[in-house]
Amino acid sequence: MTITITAFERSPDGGKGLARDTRVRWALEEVGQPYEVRLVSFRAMKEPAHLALHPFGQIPTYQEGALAIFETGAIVFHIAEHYPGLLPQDADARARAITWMFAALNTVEPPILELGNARLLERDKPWYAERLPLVEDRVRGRLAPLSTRLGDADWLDGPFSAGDLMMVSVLLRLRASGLLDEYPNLAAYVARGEARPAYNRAFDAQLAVNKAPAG
Ligand code: GTB
Repeated sequence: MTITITAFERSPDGGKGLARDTRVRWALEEVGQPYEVRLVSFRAMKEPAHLALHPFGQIPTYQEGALAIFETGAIVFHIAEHYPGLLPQDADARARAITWMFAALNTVEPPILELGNARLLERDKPWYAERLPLVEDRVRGRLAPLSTRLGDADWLDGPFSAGDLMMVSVLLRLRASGLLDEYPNLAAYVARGEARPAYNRAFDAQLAVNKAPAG
């Protein structure tokens, strides 16, 4: 059955791979599943046809036969459950890998999103310079224990898993801030993720969309 995902017709990041379709592309590349991409404009995302797939009018979505789902976490989890390569067979190891997916999305990503919003939307506010260090410290509050837990391991719990895919994807959004470099083992962890052939195929595919001539 054909897998179809949605992605930005033009990502605001110009192809840096930060839009969330990259996570889904990466998961599909890791498990070796071919997929098609339907590109949507910001206007089309808010129209009934897309809202039927994604109630919040966002990307990515995922369709496979009669199945239509949204939310990157749910999509990557679905891929990892249905195709081998992203979750261990052992039940306990599998539960721990899933835990890291949730930790990435629920515990690590929120302060990173807050930092992104502050840098993007609050720069002209009189209180920006005072608030920014507080927001950065909230990010450090997540990075420091993550760095301790990772230690000198390659991945968070044994072999690379969907948990690592999600955590690396979340941490990638920090690159512009420089905060990642304060934790050399986390910077190396992200670099290991980016070096994976599947990540490179996913990155190149989204880049090709964003570098294509408009029209
Ligand atoms: N919780 C949802 C999920 O994980 O799937 C969040 C989905 C989401 O935020 N989608 C964004 C979207 O569709 C694109 S990825 N936004 C349009 C809208 O809400 O109208 C977020 C994103 C966008 C742009 C960049 N960037 O340019 O750097 C990075 C990340």
